[in-house]
Amino acid sequence: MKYVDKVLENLKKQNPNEPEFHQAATEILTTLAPIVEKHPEYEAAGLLERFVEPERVIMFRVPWVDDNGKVQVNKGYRVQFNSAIGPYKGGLRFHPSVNLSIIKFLGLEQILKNSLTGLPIGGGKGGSDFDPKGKSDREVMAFCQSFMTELYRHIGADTDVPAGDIGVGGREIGYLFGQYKRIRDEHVGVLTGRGLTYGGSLVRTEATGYGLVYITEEALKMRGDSFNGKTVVISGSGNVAIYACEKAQSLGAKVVAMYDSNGYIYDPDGIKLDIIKDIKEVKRGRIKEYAERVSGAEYHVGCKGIWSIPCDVALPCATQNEIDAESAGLLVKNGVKYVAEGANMPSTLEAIEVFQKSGIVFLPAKAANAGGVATSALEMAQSSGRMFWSFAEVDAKLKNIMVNIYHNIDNAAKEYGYEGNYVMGANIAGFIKVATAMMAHGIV
Ligand code: NDP
Ligand code: 2IT
Repeated sequence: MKYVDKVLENLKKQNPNEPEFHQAATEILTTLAPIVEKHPEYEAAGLLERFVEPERVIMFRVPWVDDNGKVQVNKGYRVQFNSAIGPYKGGLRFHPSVNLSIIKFLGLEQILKNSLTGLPIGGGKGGSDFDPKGKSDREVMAFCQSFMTELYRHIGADTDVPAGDIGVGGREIGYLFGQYKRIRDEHVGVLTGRGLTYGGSLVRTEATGYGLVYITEEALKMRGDSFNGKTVVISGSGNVAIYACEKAQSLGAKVVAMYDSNGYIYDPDGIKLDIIKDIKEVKRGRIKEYAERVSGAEYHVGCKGIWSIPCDVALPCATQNEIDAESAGLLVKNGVKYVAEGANMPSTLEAIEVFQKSGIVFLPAKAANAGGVATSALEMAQSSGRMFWSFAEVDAKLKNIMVNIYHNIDNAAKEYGYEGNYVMGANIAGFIKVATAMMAHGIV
């Protein structure tokens, strides 16, 4: 039995009931066979066994009091997965679906994503099953303060630097930072995605969505093409989706559909992003309101239908497993040419297979959405240096990072004989740096 298969089989046995973690590990490990075969010393050093086992898993109780005076208890998580190339780095997700399997899949992906940025950041992820939706600002603050009252002892600017993810945006980061500063009496870069008045970086809000479009733009450019005139479908309507839409539109694309977890809107004239921003960023409302405000736009209950809309470029930007094999098949049948993942693991393993067999350009999450964490690392650099860079400066660095990622994964895929297979390219290119650092550190 091959080394990678042995490790995967053992992982499934030792971590039962963690389907998302199994899925991410399968996607990664099955592509690493060529590189571990080239380096027999990896097996001798138990490198893959150590790579798939988090360095530390922290789970804790988060008690808080709601607006009715009732005590609520949520689960808190931080998985410090791998610190070989830098301090643990990765977001916090607040969503009722959060469990250990989801945090571990995100943490494992994060290791290779952070490596691909070329910056010195290790991999981690955390979160809670707390649902910020429908909560008052005071309830969100009470929750964040309680969450940080445990988390503060495990993190630090050179140890572990959390950020946002689903359900964690500027408001939550502000409350979390306020509590950290109060407990530790340190104003340091311990969280990224901070507000611009207290150590945040310009472009961090836009970074994941912009970065997604920059890497897709490079893939288009290498094929003599561009976003101009393309029809684009974007799932989600949160941070990543909104800024992917903004950048794609600025490059001349027509974005015709977006969704939230209740349903999708279709606007054949092109989405008016100022209205989406008003509904989602200002009012924290539902996307259904878009169809009530814009004539000619349609609202459909349920999410899956969005993938039946014909488009040239699909940018899934909501959550894991939002595209199954059937939806992937529909996209391909209706002429999609590029799929780039803004969300983490939005395509099932079967959907990826459909995309790859069809010959379309498929840019996997750990490469395509790395712009967010890359800009977080730029925020860390500014914090350490007591600097504040201009929008143009950070944006230029972000674009450069995304263009480099494209060429790195493209070259790695070619070098190992899998030209055009960016899943192989991203996993191999990301893994080499982490593996080299882990080997240098000895058995730790
Ligand atoms: P937000 O919370 O800002 O937005 C999430 C969006 O996805 C919302 O529109 C939400 O709808 C929708 N969504 C969430 N869960 C589901 C679901 N189960 N079914 C359908 N729709 C759903 O999060 P982000 O935009 O920050 O994150 C989106 C994705 O991008 C995630 O996969 C995240 O891990 C990934 N990502 C984020 C980065 C960042 O910097 N923020 C960086 C890299 C990746 P609703 O409002 O109805 O819940
Ligand atoms: O999935 C991700 O890369 C993020 N949610 C961003 C992490 C970060 O530290 O900026």
